[in-house]
Amino acid sequence: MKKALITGVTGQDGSYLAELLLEKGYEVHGLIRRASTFNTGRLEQIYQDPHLEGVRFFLHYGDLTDGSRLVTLLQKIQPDEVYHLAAQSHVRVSFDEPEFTGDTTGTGTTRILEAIRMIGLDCRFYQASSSEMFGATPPPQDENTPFWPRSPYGAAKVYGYWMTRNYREAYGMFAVNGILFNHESPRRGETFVTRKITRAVGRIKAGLDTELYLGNLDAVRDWGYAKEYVEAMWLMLQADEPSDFVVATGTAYTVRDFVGFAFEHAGLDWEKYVRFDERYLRPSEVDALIGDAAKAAHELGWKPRTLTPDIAKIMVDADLEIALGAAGRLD
Ligand code: NAP
Ligand code: F7E
Repeated sequence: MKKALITGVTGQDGSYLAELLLEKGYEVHGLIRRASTFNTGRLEQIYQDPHLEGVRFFLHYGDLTDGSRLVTLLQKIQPDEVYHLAAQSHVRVSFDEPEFTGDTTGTGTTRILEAIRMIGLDCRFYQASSSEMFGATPPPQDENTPFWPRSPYGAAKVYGYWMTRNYREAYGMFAVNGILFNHESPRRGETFVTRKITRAVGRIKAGLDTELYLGNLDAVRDWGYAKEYVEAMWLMLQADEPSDFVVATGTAYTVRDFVGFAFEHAGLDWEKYVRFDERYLRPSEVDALIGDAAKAAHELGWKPRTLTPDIAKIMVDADLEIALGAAGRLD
């Protein structure tokens, strides 16, 4: 049975990837941070009591800032595949906490790569690289587009990208970068713009809220569906040779467009509810990210199936159900 370790298993992508790998028959291990409250909400549907027989899903405490723990964990688990998804992943927050973001999102990648090298582990390694690395370079962006990061988060991801390539070239490791464009789902963190919007739509429709404060509505993004993007991660580690891939839909919408899709799906006129708050602006913005995923289509056979307008509907439906439940209005 193949064994996989997922860092960031409690996050949006980690939870979908754990489900996918369990479906494929893997033994799945996840790294979680100790917190004073439960942080495993996205894993409830796959959590297995470790006392039961035949369990294939295990959680282990650890932190990206603790290199020796990464060594002992990898030594103990001996995974065939490592999916490194953990990061301080919020771009706006990275301006407030640049040093912490560098330590986790950037140096965290080096700590895992170095742990794998130190113990001589023979495994395949996936690095969660990001379209934020392209930053100010105009679209369309593909694997050959120069990086121009516009945030401490983007800069930290560029460092992680190059460390991954360095370990591949210097030590012959099967280490790859998935350069994923924005991907969303009902499990998206509540402070990323799509989820913030769909959560507000649900709450306004349910009578719990009356307004939604946003920043820059003109930013253009290529929003795909997270559930499909984790399939691309897995495909990259099954390839004959290690290589880096862009994963995107190739479509482009503004934040304003997404607001329109979400409110319209709930039968609401967005202009009555959306207000501007400058606190949601960034010191430097990434104006437009639109990916060209032709390489992933040709070499991995990966193609997106769900596009932004439908993602907005899926997310509004899920958030409306939550809001109606909170308002005590579910049948
Ligand atoms: P997410 O929901 O924010 O999840 C981040 C995960 O990292 C969580 O499990 C979090 O744990 C964990 N984490 C954060 N700091 C940690 C630390 N110091 N030690 C251990 N674990 C830590 O992110 P996501 O949307 O699933 O994205 C997954 C990865 O892909 C991230 O690296 C992100 O930067 C990258 N990425 C995301 C997108 C996107 O559009 N979603 C696009 C490109 C790249 P807690 O649950 O305890 O906070
Ligand atoms: O912002 C604008 C904001 O925070 C999208 C991360 O997963 O994708 C994500 O980074 C756009 C930006 O995502 C609000 O200025 C307007 O232009 O949802 P976001 P992001 O910054 O694109 C990349 C690929 C990653 O790798 C990251 O980990 O929306 N925007 N008003 C707003 N954004 C937020 N968060 N909140 C607002 O109120």
